[in-house]
Amino acid sequence: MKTIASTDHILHFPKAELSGGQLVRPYECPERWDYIVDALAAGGFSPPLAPEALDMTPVAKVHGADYLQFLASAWSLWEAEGYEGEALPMVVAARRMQQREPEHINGKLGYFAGATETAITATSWQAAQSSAACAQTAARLLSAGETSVFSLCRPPGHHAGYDLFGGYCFLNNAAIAAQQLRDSGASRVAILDIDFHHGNGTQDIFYERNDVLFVSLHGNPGHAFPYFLGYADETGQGEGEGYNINHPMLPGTTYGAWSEALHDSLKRIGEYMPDALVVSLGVDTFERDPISFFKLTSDDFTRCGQRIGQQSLPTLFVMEGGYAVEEIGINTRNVLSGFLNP
Ligand code: OKP
Ligand code: ZN
Repeated sequence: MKTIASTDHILHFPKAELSGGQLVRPYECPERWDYIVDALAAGGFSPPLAPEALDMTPVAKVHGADYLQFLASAWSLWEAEGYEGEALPMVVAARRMQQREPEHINGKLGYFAGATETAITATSWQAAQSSAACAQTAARLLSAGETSVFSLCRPPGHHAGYDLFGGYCFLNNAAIAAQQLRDSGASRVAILDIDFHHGNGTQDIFYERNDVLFVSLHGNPGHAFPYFLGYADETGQGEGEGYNINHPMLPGTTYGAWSEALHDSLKRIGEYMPDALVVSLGVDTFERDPISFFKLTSDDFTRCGQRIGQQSLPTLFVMEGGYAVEEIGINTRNVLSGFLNP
């Protein structure tokens, strides 16, 4: 299995995150990438390949033009105000307020905020584009006949909606990969999101489409980020009705219950008969993850990979979350090794 990764990921590294009322070192940190690269090398995987330049065509089909313009210009607008720190949203366009893009950068940040913990630095946009390029290059390889590819994306993507950033995400890498696969000839693409957090951005993007099936296993939104999406009764809309499936699960969920949801999900994906499968791969379902509440063990990740591999679909793994940094490499490798030895 080839890995696509960009050293540009280092260009996104905010100094701090406000968590539990304190400034902490961001959970979504650059060493996550290093641990994964090292674990793959130690496991005999081939060295990562750099992505090709990003073609914005599929990106512009899954994100709004005003949103992309905002991401590209946010830092210079912020800098022009003379602010010394990193750009963070401090307001949001909440219930009964205008949904109208303001002129001032502080207003724009709030208008495009899906959550408020994600800082934009001088080079975040460049890192986000490189991350998306990894997913796109991987999708092209899959279309060209590879049976599986791993896209080591950082920053992650599944919380980025059509016109929303947050949850450490700017561009929705999995959605861009799915769109790229569609544009390269796939009739139907399934996205299986096994990150601990609900892939609210991916759901948002494909909610009214039936050419991309979205299935997510995640912490119940009554108890877990992103809190405002991810319930089981969200099943899609219009042509997309029946093509969005959520499996929210409660604190303490272990592999037994989790794997039943995985089994159901893959059964539904099999019935959909997709030409390709995109897996939003987060390993924050791990028992020692610092910000999540599922209880998967390192060996469970191997079983999970094997179960996905039994589907025998062309499969693109897109990296999302995982914050037990020292164990992120082995847990990610276990999924990929399991997939290769189902
Ligand atoms: C991104 B991905 C920590 C709260 C963290 C944001 C979580 C984003 C997760 N005190 N809130 O899905 O792994
Ligand atoms: Zn997550």
